[in-house]
Amino acid sequence: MPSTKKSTTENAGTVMSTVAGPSSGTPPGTNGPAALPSDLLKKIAGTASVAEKMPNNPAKPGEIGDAAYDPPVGHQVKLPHPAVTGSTVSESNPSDKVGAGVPPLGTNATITSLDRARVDSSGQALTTNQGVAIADNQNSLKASLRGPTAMEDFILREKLTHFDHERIPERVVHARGSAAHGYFECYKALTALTRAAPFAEDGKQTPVFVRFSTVAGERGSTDTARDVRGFAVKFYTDEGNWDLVGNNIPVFFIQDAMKFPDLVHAVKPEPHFAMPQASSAHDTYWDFVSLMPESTHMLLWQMSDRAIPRSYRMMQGFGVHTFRLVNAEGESVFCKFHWTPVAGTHALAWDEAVKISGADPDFHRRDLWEAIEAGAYPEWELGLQVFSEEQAEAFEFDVLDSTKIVPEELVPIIPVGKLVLNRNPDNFFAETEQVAFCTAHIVPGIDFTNDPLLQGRIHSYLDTQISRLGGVNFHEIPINAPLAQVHNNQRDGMHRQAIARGRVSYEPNSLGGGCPFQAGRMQGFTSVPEQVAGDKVRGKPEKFADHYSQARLFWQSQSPVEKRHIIKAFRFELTRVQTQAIRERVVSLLVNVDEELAQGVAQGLGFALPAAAPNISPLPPHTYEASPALSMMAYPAPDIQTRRIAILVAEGCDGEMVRSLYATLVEAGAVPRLVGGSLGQIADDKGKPLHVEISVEAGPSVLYDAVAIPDGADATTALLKDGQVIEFIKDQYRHCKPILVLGSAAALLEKATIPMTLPNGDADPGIIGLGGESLDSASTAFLTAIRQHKVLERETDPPLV
Ligand code: HDE
Repeated sequence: MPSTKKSTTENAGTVMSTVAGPSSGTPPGTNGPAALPSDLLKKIAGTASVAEKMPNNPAKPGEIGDAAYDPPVGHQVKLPHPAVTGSTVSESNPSDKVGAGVPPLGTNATITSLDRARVDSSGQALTTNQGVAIADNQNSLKASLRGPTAMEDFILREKLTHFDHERIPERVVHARGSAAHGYFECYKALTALTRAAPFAEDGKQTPVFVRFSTVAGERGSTDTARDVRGFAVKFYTDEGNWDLVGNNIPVFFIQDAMKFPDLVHAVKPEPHFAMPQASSAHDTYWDFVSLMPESTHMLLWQMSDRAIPRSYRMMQGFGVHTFRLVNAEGESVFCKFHWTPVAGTHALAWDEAVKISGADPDFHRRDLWEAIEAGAYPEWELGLQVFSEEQAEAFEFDVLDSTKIVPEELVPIIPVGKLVLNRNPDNFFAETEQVAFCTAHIVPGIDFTNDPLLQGRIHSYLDTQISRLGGVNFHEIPINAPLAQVHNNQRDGMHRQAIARGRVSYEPNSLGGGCPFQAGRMQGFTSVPEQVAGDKVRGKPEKFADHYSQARLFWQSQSPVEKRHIIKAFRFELTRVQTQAIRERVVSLLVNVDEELAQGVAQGLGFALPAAAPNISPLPPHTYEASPALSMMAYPAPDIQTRRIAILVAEGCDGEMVRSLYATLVEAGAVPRLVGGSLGQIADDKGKPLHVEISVEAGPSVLYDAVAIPDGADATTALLKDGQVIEFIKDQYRHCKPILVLGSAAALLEKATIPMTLPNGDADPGIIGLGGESLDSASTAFLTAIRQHKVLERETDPPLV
């Protein structure tokens, strides 16, 4: 019914009231009596007019039948006045607390950069959480100096109460981790493949926060445990947050989310005595996986050097599941995500990893932090494997099975962009601990597939944040808030930050002019309308049952030294297992992969090769050609940036040599340290001072990538007397690291019983300087050896030294 404006006081009571009104539907117009607040008049009249413009819900036909494939943009009505969507007309009264009195039309003011939440206290006095200045932060309030503490000491009580509640539940898996900020830069627009925001334009940069983690250990556990590493990337895109929550290994242990709690219960410390910490080397883990033959492929990766990376910066990352890319026309392809580190892929030796756990359990955390502080920003290239559903149908494996890779020989990897981490967090708890990754966080242009593991994850991550971060508003914590505006009708819950303006918290509505309205197919997230048919059933497709062909592909693709390490890792883990039947069961799985592997493990455990575990696959095994990309050797280092080099010094060492070597290493981007018996000043051979940077005790051998021992007769005599120095050199040798010995320092190698040649009789390319070459040529050879990381040809089992 059209409204007719009135200029009388008739129905003025409706304007001044919050309940009921005249049935004429004609409230007083904006030209009402001056006695009425004009904003209130505009609010009432404006509300009536927008409601009138929506006599029914025009979106409803769009929900039915074929129309549902193309959801329209929600119906909106232009607002005649800002007061219509406001909660109160009194919002125009400003104050320092409520703000300028200007309605923030169409914005969510809680959404901006982290600047809104950063705090700096330079030059500021201490206050309580209520902003009250604290006069005395040393003493509680007592009734006389030796008397009881007063109940009214609100300052003490606030401080202790906050402290008592500082801890939040740790992540049930991936509790131990470290993170950094950075950006993703897309090389070329990928609009033909996907309309996802990070790939929308050539050179487009999207801010990211990336967290690396171990899986099994608790929050304070060691970084260098043998374990899968998490590689979780949160893209703050201009169309909302996209989380690519991956690992450094491209396959997983299980095929169905149903088994995840079982897997995690099996690998975590055993429940009766809470041991072992951050380790899979125990009965319950191997009991479970040996009864789950689909784990076999993953077990080979887990027992490989991938599970003891030298650095988070030196490992690959994988999205693991098959995802979909969707373009603006709604056409979709399958996709696998790969992160490849520019620094190459490098690993620790197991003995080294174990010793680092004692010397510096924060090894990876420190490494990431230090590299970023030093400006050596870690970098990865993002590569995509893109394939059609028809191609996938023809593969001998199922792309929905997370225990399988798509070999690069089948679908090449296309490089599409780079990830650069260039900023450490301000605060570990606020950012790294409170960041909430969630596989359900995807943006238009990316979509899920039916991988049953991924489907379960879509539920699990949202759910876990609710208990970990204390409620449903975890998305408002600054590190989790998107950069894209947030507007919806979700309300309330613990610790709500947003103060929503207006009375409309539902859709459809006419009282808010239809806002916020649905975005429609072109702008909003729209699932790919995939055909689904068949019985509702619990089970797996046949191709899921081939548990060994790809495990064999991985094994075949390893270099001899990598194969040796895999056998040794199985031997170590299964030796710590107490139950013989479990050991044999594991080896019975390996018999299906490769005889050399199974034989090597069985021999190391002191039993004869058992019969193969039953192969339940109804399909014949597939024979793959070896894939070089599956070996870590395929990703060498381009330089020696950030490598830590020890220069062992003592009184009387050749100062010129030390200074020159130090400068060469710094110039090459490495981090040299003068390592001595204890801190303090020592005199070089010319009596000039050198300042020791760290002692052998505080910075043992395993913390460096290489060692240099300069000439100097007196220094050599002193070092020869120090058992810790000899041990230092032995560990450098055992862990296959480059050793530069100059002049008289050669005597130390002899004392440490270091062989001068490789086990095969060739010269050891990692022992440099023995030929009396000039410092320049020795340094060049040293730098080359450091770049190659390790001289693995040196290795024997058991170690000679
Ligand atoms: Fe996770 N996983 N996961 N996961 N996951 C978690 O989420 C889960 C899986 C991964 O740095 C939890 O916030 C289920 C595969 C990473 O904060 C939890 C299943 C892959 C991180 C969870 C899987 C991952 C997590 C624990 C099987 C590699 C750390 C705390 C269906 C592609 C993210 C949390 C960070 C964390 C559940 C399997 C990687 C409980 C149910 C496969 C990197 O939600």
